[in-house]
Amino acid sequence: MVERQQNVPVFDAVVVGAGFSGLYMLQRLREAGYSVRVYEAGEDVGGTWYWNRYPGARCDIESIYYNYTFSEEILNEWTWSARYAEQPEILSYINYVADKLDLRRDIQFNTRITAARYNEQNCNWEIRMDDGSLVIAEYFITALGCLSASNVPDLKGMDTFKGEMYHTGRWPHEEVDFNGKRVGVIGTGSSGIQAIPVIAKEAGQLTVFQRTPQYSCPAQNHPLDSEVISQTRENYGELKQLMRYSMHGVPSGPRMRSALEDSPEERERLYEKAWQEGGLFTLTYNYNDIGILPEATETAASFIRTKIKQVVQDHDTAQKLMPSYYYATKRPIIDTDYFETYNRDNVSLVDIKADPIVEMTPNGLKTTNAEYDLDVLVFATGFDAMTGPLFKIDIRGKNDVSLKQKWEDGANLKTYLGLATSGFPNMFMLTGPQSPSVLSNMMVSIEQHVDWVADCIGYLREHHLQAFEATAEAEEFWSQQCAAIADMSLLSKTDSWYMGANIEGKPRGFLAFAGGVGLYRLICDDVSARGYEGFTSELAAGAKDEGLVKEGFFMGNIDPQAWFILKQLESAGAPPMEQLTPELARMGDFSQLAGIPEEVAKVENRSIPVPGGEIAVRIYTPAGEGPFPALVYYHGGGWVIGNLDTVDVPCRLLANRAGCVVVSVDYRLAPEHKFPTAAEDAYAAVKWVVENAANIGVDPERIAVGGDSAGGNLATVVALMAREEGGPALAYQMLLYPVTNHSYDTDSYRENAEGYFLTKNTMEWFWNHYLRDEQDGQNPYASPLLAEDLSGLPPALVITAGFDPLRDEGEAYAERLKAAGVPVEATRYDGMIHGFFWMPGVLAEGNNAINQAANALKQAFSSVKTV
Ligand code: NA7
Repeated sequence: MVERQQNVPVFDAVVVGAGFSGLYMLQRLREAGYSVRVYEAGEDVGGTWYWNRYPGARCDIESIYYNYTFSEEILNEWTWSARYAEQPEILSYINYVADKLDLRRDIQFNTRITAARYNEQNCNWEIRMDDGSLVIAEYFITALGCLSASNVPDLKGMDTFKGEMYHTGRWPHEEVDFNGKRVGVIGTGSSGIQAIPVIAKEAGQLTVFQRTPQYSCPAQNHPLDSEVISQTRENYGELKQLMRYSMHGVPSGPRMRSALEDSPEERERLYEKAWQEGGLFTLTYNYNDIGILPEATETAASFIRTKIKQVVQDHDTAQKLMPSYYYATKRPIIDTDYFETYNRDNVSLVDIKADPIVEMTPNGLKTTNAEYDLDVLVFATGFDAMTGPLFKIDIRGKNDVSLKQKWEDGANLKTYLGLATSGFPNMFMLTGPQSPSVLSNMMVSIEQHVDWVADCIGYLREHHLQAFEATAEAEEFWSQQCAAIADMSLLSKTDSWYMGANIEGKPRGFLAFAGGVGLYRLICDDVSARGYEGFTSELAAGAKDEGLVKEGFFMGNIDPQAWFILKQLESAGAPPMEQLTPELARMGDFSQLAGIPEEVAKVENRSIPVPGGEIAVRIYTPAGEGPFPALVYYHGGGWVIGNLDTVDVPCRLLANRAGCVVVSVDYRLAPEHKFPTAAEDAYAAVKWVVENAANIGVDPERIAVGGDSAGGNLATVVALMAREEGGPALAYQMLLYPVTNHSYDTDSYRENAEGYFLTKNTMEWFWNHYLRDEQDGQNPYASPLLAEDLSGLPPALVITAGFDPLRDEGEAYAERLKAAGVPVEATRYDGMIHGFFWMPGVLAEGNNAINQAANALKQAFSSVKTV
C-alpha cells in the first residue's frame, strides 16, 4: 500500500494506451466531466497503427467501416482513399481525431505503466510508471490492444547476428532500406503476407521461412470512388445498426444456407465470384457452416488450395504453400499478390516444419539442411495475444493477488463479459480477453466497450457506488459460455493465436467470445439494464441506500444459462412465430439446444393406424431384456409445430435413464387437423401400444403417458379419456409445463407475456389454430383444468418453469389433482423458461429435469403390481 504522499496526482480514471480504444475512452469520460489521464508508451497516438508500420501494413476491414462512428461530423469530414487504407493513412486519421478533439492535452506519452495496485481501503488504484512516479485513480482502464505484446522467438545465437532485425509489430519510424539486400522473413500470418510482396519488390533476394501455410484470398483493393463514399455517408445510420447487431461488426453476414446444400458447381461459382470481389468475409459468408462443419469448411478450403496451385508456377513451392487446417478458424487473411510473389526469381520459400531453424549465425540463419546468408531478418511472428499485454503490467487486485497469479498465467482465465474480473474492483479491460474483439471489426467492439464502461461509471457515480466488481459466479458462468460457444465450431480445434497456441508454453484455451458482436451487445445491455447484474458494489460512506447494492449473480432471478439462450434467440432476429405461416413456423430448428443425441439400443420408426388415417411413431428401446415398461410421449409445439425430431434427445435420455421403451407420437397438427384430432391420435397411440405390446417388447401393465407443453396437455387428456372409456390402465402421467386451460388470466401470463421464449401472443396463435371455436376451449379434452372431476387419474409428475406463461395453469392442475386424491410430485424450476426439458444440451436444469422425470418413471413402474 502506498504511504500517503503529497503531490500524488489523483484522477477519476487512468487509461492505459492511446490507440483507438484509449482515445475514445478519454473523449467519453472527459465529455462527462471526469478527470482522466491517458498514459502511452509510444511517442504519439495510434496504438497498433503507431507500432505496426511495416511495409504493406493495412487494415483488413473495409476502411469505410473501420472508423469511429460516434461523431457524424468526424464521419463526414474524413474521406478514405482506398477500400483498404494503408497504415500511414489510418495513423493520419487517428491523428486527425486526436487533434480535432484536442485529446493530447490529457495524454502523457513516452510513459509505460509498470504496475497498478488496488487499494481496498480507499477503493482506488495506485498506478506506477516506468520513471517511478505514481498516480491515483478511482478507475483503472486498460486500453492496451489485443495484439501489442510482440512475440519474438528466442533463437539460439540471435545476439551474434551482424545484420538488421525487425519485428513487424515494433517497426522503426525511419525507413528500412531493403534495396538489393538479402532479406529473410519469418512468419506468414497477416503481417507477413502483407509485407512479403512489398519487400520482394525491393530486396535482392527474399527468403520466406514458413511454419504454417495459410489460406489467403485477394483483397482486391482499389481506390474508393466518390459515389461509394457519399452513399455510405447518406446511409451511415442504418449501416451502423447493421454493424452493431451483426456477427463480425460489418454490415453483412453469412447466408443462411449450408455449403453442403449446393451442388459443387454452384459452390464453385459462388466462391469464384467471392474471389474476384475480394474481402475478409466474402468467401465464408456464402454459407453459414464454414468454420463450423468440417465437410462444409473443406469445400472452401479446397477451393483456395486449387487457386494456390493455379497461381504458383513452381510445383514444389505450391505444395509447401498448401494449408491444411480448418479454414476460417484463424482470422481470414486478405492479400495483394501474395501467392504471385512466389513466381519471382528473387523469392524462395523454406518450410521450417520440414527443415527447422537450428540457430542464427553472424551471417544469417541455419536450418537443419541449409544455411541462409541474410542482411536483414524480419520477424512477422505475431503477438502474445489478449492476455500478453495485461500480464506485462504488474496488476494487483484485492489481497495483493496479481492478475497473472489469479489467471494462473492464462490457464485459469476468467472474466465477466471480457470487461472485468473478480478480485479487481473498478478495473475495466477494453476489448479484453473473452470479449468479441479480435473476431470482429475492432472499431465496433471498441466503441461498444467504451460506451458501456462510460455509462457504467456514470451509473456508479450517480448512485454513489464504489468498489465495483464482477462476482466469481458471474465470471465462472461467462468463461464457461465462452468455451462452450467456441466448442460449437471448429475454432477450438485449430492451433491458432486465438487459442494461445502460437506462444511456447502458453496455456491453451479459446481467448475470445465467439457468439458475435450483436449477441454480445444485447447481453452487455441487458446486464446494465438489470442494474449491472453479476457485479457487486458498496455504498459510499454517507450515501443514501437506494437498494442498488446486490450480492450474487441472478439471485432469485432467471437462470443465467436460460438468459443466455434468450439473448441468443433474440440476436438471431427470427420474427415472432405468430407472424409466420404454420408451414414456416415448423421449419424452425432448435436441435442445437438439445445437444448431441445419445445412443439407444434400438430406435425404430413405424406407422400406426389412427381413426381416419395413419401417423408416425418412433420407438426407443433401451438395452437389456424386455418386456419393458413404456412411456408414450407427446411432443410440444402448441399442437401446430414440433415433430419427432424436436424431442429426439430427451426421448433417448428417458429411454436410457428410466430403462423403459419410449414411444414418441407424431400426432396430426393444427390448423390442418383441428381439435380434437391431436387428442384422439394421442389416445389411439396409447391403445396401439397396449394392443401391440408383445410385438414391441413392452409390458402392457406398465404404461405411462407424458409430454411437454401441448404434449403435456395431450398426456393428461389421454389420462382423462382412458378413465372415461374404461382403459387402458395407465401407471403414470408425466406433465411437463403442460397447457391445461384456454385462458390467459393468470399471474404467470401477466409476468411472462413477453421475453421468455414462449409469449402470450404465440400461445394465442396456437390456441386459435387448434380450436374450431371458442366453445372447444371449454371442453375438458382441450382444457383439462375445467374437468369437473379429476379423481381416479394416474399418479402424476408436474414440472413447471418459473419464467413461463404456462407456469400457473400447470401448478393449478397439480393442485386440483392433489385435491382429487391423486398422488402428485410437483416441482417448479424457478429460473427456467418454457421448453427447457428439450434443451439439455445448453441448460443444466434441462438435464436435471430429465433425470427427475426418469427417476419418477422408474419408481412409478416399479410400484405397479404385475401379474
Ligand atoms: P500471426 O497471425 O500470429 O502470424 C505469425 C506468423 O509467425 C505465423 O505464420 C506463425 O506461424 C509464425 N510464427 C510464430 N512464431 C514462430 C516461431 N517461433 N518460429 C517460426 N514462425 C513463427 O501474426 P500477424 O502479425 O501476422 O497477424 C496478427 C493479426 O493482426 C492478424 O490475425 C490480424 O488480425 C491482424 P504459426 O501459424 O503460428 O505456425
